[in-house]
Amino acid sequence: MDVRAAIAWKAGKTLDLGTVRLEGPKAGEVLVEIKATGICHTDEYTLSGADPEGLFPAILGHEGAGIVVDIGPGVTTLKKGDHVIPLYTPECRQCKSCLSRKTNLCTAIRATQGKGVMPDGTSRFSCEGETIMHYMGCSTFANFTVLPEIALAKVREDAPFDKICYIGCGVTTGIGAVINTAKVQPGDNVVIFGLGGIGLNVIQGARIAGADKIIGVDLNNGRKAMAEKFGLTHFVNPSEIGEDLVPYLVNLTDGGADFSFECIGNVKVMRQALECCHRGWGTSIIVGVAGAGQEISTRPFQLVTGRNWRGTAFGGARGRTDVPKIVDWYMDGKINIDDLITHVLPFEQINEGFELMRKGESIRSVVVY
Ligand code: NAD
Ligand code: AHE
Ligand code: ZN
Repeated sequence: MDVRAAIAWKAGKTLDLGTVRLEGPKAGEVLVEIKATGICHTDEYTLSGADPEGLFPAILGHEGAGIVVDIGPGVTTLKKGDHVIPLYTPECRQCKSCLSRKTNLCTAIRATQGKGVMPDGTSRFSCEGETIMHYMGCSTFANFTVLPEIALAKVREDAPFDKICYIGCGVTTGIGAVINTAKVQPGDNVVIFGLGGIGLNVIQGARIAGADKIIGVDLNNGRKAMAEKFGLTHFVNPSEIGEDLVPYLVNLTDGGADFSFECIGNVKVMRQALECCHRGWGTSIIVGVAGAGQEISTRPFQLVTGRNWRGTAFGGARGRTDVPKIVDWYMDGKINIDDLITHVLPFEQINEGFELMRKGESIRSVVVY
């Protein structure tokens, strides 16, 4: 079939809106009509050329929601008409990682996903005979896409697509980093670096977990008001404090943070996030994704003296199990998504959505088809 898509032909170029061919679902696959998709900083990271796994031409986008319109042979858990959220971290429930119960990093299809193809090694997208690659196994910047059955969470049908698409990445990553990965406890002091689409959800998770001080660090003063609405107790702009950031934060947290979260993708900030943690037990969680060739560093003494460095992907969530529950939390009013979606754009304006993010004017832009 012909579908509308925003094609990333080359790194650093704006997306090209056009028509591409999409083949129907093969065995174990599902055709989904995407109704809405968020624009995450990771899409911009890959489009910029910084992603070592970035492939072009590709259809980016990994924060979507939509409806099943067809299923391939052997699909048993989904049917036409089901409402679904694509999962860039699938949940096969059979691989060593899924069975371990120690991680959400299902390995069933990770290798082909990273190569921009479906599990059988081929792409379903093409344009005038040229193969177009899938992205993060999702490619939500097309109004129809094909995904493996294990990479779709079935969700309730009364939940609005233009809100719950954000649960496909940002909401789950931020809240999950606090609840699943860090396991923040009531009374803990936390520091969040980067108060964008992910960091604000970390704040929301920290408030739910009962954190005491919730300190946010961002260069953009425009983030303060929204962050306070979500539970921030102290806003810190590193360019305005007039002293080094790490001792400032250690002092503010009476010896260091119990947990810190880096939600930027800046390796220098990752070091600050580790070093502002409390001696003996403080743990820093890396959420941000850093560009090709970049590395983290610190003095080993930081770890010898009890600080811990960890990371999280998709907030440690097991998508098919956890995403429907997070949709329920939203529908029950337990979490706030609406205020974080600062812009809703028609598909034709998807490039404006990227521009708003680059300029720091949006938290989340959602594109509707
Ligand atoms: P965003 O653009 O919405 O927010 C980034 C924020 O960081 C902005 O508010 C910006 O002002 C701030 N910032 C930038 N440089 C800074 C600095 N030096 N000091 C302080 N603040 C600074 O981005 P996002 O969508 O929230 O994504 C954040 C990061 O998380 C990205 O690296 C993204 O790729 C990554 N991410 C990771 C996962 C995961 O599963 N690990 C999931 C989603 C996103
Ligand atoms: N391709 C990059 C890695 C990108 C990355 O770390 N992605 C996160 C999700 S970001 C969502 O916005 C993730 O889930 N990582 C685990 C995985 O298996 O990719 C690179 O450096 O190669
Ligand atoms: Zn994302």
